[in-house]
Amino acid sequence: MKIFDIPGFPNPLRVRIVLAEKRMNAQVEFIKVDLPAAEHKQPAFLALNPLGTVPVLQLEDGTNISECTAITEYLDNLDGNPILTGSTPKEKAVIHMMQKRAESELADPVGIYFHHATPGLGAALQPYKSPDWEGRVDWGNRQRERAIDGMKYFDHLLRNQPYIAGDAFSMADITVFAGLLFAGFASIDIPVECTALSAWQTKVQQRPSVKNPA
Ligand code: GTS
Repeated sequence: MKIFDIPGFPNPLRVRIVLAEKRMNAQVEFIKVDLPAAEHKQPAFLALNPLGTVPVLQLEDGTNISECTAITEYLDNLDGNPILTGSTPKEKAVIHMMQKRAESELADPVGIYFHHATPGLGAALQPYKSPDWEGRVDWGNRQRERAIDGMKYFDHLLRNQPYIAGDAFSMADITVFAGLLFAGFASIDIPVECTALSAWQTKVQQRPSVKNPA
């Protein structure tokens, strides 16, 4: 299997933590995509993922799978022992619900803020951003507020349970963790009152897969 990504970036990190949790590092070859040079917006990469985002998992038969959730589902089920996406119908449903919230309420707003209300990854990517309509920066800044609301939501949740989807670590934790990392890059701080979220972040940072992702 091949993974097209760039090390150190938040969404690639999600899959790299999954690989470490599953001890599958050796099964994957990484191919670096130069995001600041807009390589992911060129025809060769768009043939892999027309949405122009990393990571992309390429299977031996040439199938290309984008979206971290889909990639995680595939990798987690490959060995018949899903530990991150749930085993029972109820576990799967709750994890997917929380995964969606982790993306829509935190990771995605942070990404929109970073790419559209700040210089983002630099000049080469400006032509590929949303149309230069008046208000784009206001819209981006609104996403920053949404991300902070998302942090408050997850903080509230973690006051009553150890992990984002309940009692067990799951892909939803990985997504919230990467979302907070991205927020840090974008200078969006966790509100001081979100002590449960900060304590959870410290706990997740201790996991071997997070300390040493693929
Ligand atoms: N929903 C996608 C997923 O789950 O894979 C998001 C992927 C994504 O936005 N990736 C970013 C990207 O390719 C990389 S990261 O910096 O967010 O980690 N962005 C390129 C761009 O130009 O927006």
